[in-house]
Amino acid sequence: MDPGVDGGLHADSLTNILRSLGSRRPDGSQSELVLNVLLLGDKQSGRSSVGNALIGGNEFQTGVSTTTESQLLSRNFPKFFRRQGAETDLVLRVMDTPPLKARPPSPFCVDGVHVLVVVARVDRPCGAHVQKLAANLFGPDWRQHAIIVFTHADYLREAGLSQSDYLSQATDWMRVLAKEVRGGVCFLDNRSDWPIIRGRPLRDQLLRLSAANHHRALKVRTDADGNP
Ligand SMILES: Nc1nc2c(ncn2[C@@H]2O[C@H](COP(=O)(O)OP(=O)(O)OP(=O)(O)O)[C@@H](O)[C@H]2O)c(=O)[nH]1
Ligand SMILES: [Mg+2]
Repeated sequence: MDPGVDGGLHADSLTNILRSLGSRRPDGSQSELVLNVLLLGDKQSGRSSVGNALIGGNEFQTGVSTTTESQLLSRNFPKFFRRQGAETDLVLRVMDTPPLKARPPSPFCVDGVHVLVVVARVDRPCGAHVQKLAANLFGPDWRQHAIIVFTHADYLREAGLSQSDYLSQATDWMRVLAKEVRGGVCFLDNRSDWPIIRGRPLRDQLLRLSAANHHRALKVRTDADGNP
């Protein structure tokens, strides 16, 4: 198992000790950025596959899911970027939520969500209810923290359709949403490459989006905020 994945980590792993020493500041404090990432999308949209690309592994189970439980996986990317002159680890905590789950479970309810990933597939219409769900959970600001990932991009290639052609033919609400989300859109072919390679551009895109929001997390609304 890759040393960065929770649950499979041996504390005495020399590699990890060296990595963690390497990412400490001169004052001894750890330089890391933790981003909570929530995956939202219809059944069979490719959520778990996008989760795997993000963590660079295969720990999210793909195929038809029978569980109604959310799954949280965390991955540390050592020295992923530089912040204030210091090499900084990127820690992604990725939550895969079943489509009908009304609320993401703790700890995301407590800590909030930095990036919302709306997952849709290019070969099937995506239900507009995902917008409503996101707005109910996070309020009107949710688009500022969102990115759309279109999966099954290999089908576009096979059909000889460009990404911009596809977007121009998408449903009205999706076309509008694609322009409104601050993180933009991304097309993913989950059959290509290793997850660690496939996910790299997406991780970069997530980090840019979170930086644009000054790494502020969106809080999950409570009933007191008017959440139905
Ligand atoms: N060809 C192709 N297949 C993909 C792609 N992404 C996902 N798949 C396949 O599509 C199916 C659904 O993907 P998942 O990632 O399991 O989708 P999900 O949304 O987590 O599914 P549920 O948890 O059942 O709702 C799986 O058989 C994947 O292997 C892609 O980009 N291209
Ligand atoms: Mg799944």
